[in-house]
Amino acid sequence: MALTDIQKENIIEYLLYAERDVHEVIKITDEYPSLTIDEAYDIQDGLLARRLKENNTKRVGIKLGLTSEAKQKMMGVNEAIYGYLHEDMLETEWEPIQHAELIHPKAEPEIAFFIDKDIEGDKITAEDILQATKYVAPALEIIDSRYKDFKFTLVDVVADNCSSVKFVVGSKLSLTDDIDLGNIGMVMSKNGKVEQTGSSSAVLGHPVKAMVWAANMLAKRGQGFKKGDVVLSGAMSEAIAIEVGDTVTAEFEGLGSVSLSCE
Ligand code: 0L1
Ligand code: MG
Repeated sequence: MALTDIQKENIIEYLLYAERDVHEVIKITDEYPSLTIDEAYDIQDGLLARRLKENNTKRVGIKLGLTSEAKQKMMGVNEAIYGYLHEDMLETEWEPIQHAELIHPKAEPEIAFFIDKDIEGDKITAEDILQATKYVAPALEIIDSRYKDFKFTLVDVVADNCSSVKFVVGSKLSLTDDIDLGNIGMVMSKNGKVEQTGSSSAVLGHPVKAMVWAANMLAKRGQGFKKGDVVLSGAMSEAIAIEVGDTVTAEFEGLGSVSLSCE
C-alpha cells in the first residue's frame, strides 16, 4: 500500500532525529516493508528540503552510490543510487572532522566532478558530461548510515540520502582531457598503513558512465546536474571505518591526493 504524506513526514522526522541525536535507528522497511524506490526518493527529497531550511544551507551537488559491482552484489541489487550534497557537508583537509557528531563514519575514495553548466534531459551522453565538466579532483566521502550496523535494503538507503554525511575535496584540479578517467589507480591509507587499493574502473566500469547513469536517473524525477555542482562519482574501493585520532589519505594516480583527520 502506498505511503501517505504523513507517513513520509514521520520517516523524515525519524531520520533527522537519528542524525541530530547521533544515534543509529532500525531501518524503515522493518515498519514499511512495501516502501517503493519512488517513495524512497520522495523521502530523500523531503529530507533535503528540511535540511536546507533548518541547517540554513544550500544544495551544492550530487553523490552517486552503490556504483561498484562488489557493493551491488553485497546488497543483492543491480542498480546504483544517488543522493544530494549540501554545503554544510563540505569539510576541509586542515580541519579535523568531529567524531562525536557522527554515528559510525566510514571514508571512501571518489573522483569529484566540477560541473560548469546545467545538464538536463534524459538522453545525456558521455560527451555531454565531459563537455560540462570543468575539472575533476580527488575526494573522500564520509558515509554515516543512520541505520543500525550499516544494515539496510536499497530503498532504506535511498531514503537516508545514500548514507551521505560529509565530503572533502583535494586541491589539485585536473582537466578531463589530461587524464584517462577510466583507469586511475588508487591507494587509501589510514595512519600511514595501506587499507584499500582500487581503480576508477570499479565505478560502473568508468566514472563517466556512472555520471551518465546519474544524469539520466535524475531526469526521471525532473532533476539534473546544475552549473556549480560538485558530483561524487562513486567509491573506488570499500569504505574504511574512521575513529578519533585517525588520518585517512587517498592517493589517486595522476589526480593527486586528499586527506582527512578525525578528532
Ligand atoms: O556512497 C556509497 O556508495 C554508499 C551508498 C550507500 C551504501 C553504504 O552506506 O555503504
Ligand atoms: Mg560514496
